[in-house]
Amino acid sequence: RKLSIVSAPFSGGQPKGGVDKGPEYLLGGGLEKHLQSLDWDTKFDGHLEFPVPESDEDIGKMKRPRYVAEASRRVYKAVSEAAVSGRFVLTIGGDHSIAVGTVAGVREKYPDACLIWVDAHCDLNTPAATDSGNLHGCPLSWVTGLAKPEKDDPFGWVPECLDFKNLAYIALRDVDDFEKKMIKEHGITAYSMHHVDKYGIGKVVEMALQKVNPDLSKPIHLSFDVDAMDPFFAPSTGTPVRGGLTWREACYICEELAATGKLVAMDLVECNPALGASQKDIDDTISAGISLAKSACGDTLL
Ligand code: DIR
Ligand code: MN
Ligand code: MN
Ligand code: MN
Repeated sequence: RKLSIVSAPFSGGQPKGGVDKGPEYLLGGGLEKHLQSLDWDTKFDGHLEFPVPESDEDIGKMKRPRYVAEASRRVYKAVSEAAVSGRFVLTIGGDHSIAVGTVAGVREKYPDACLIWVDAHCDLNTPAATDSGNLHGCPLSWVTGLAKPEKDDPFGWVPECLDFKNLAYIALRDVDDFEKKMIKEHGITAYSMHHVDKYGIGKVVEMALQKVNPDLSKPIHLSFDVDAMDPFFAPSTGTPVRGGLTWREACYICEELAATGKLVAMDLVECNPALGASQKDIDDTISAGISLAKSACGDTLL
């Protein structure tokens, strides 16, 4: 079993510094060793580098559009290359704007892959609809074709590569009005924390797969924002929202997807070691992140 770690230390999709240190901390916490002990042949070629543009005026409401677009294009190149080589692709962020690159990159090799997006947020705002202008809240708008870049838009490179029928959300609880409207209009599979409470995480994962990948014929890409977890377990993140997944519920999702044998890629994003009230908060968040990656890479506990 072969795996590539793509490190994307990028923070330009949101205003808080420190999320670019996520990869360093995850790797410093022994991520690669843990995966090797699960029998993976790991490949890590160092951190991607993201040039800061000389000038990067807002475009409409978009903040740092050129910086984010070029960073995600570099992530796209690295992820597609790793995927095409047949390796499992573990991308570590960085903020969630890098998923423009991971979603497009994974689909270069697996055009019909379904995407399980585990997050407190939908990250589906278009540049026109975003309230914050932070592009980590927008990655899915380009890859789904909801956002249509005009000529000269820095996101013009992004392929429309994800059909809404291949997208499922789990752990939502902070969804903007525009995003709620899109979920209804496009019939997107979406399980909020309400559904996790009502059905239990076991049933929710089962229902999500039944909707987007009923006979498990398609490859699976997991995009995991650590703010899906309750801040009690993962406090060091930029936009924490109370009422999230427990440590075990979060790991369970990863374990179940690994057990399908169809998981081909995982993103692990929004660990920000500069945030949190104490060293313990940082350590907890990083070890939670490492546990999620281990679970997705087949750690069965027994
Ligand atoms: C909000 C928050 N929906 C936005 N998004 C976050 O800024 O568009 N995504 N925090 O992770
Ligand atoms: Mn996110
Ligand atoms: Mn989030
Ligand atoms: Mn919000």
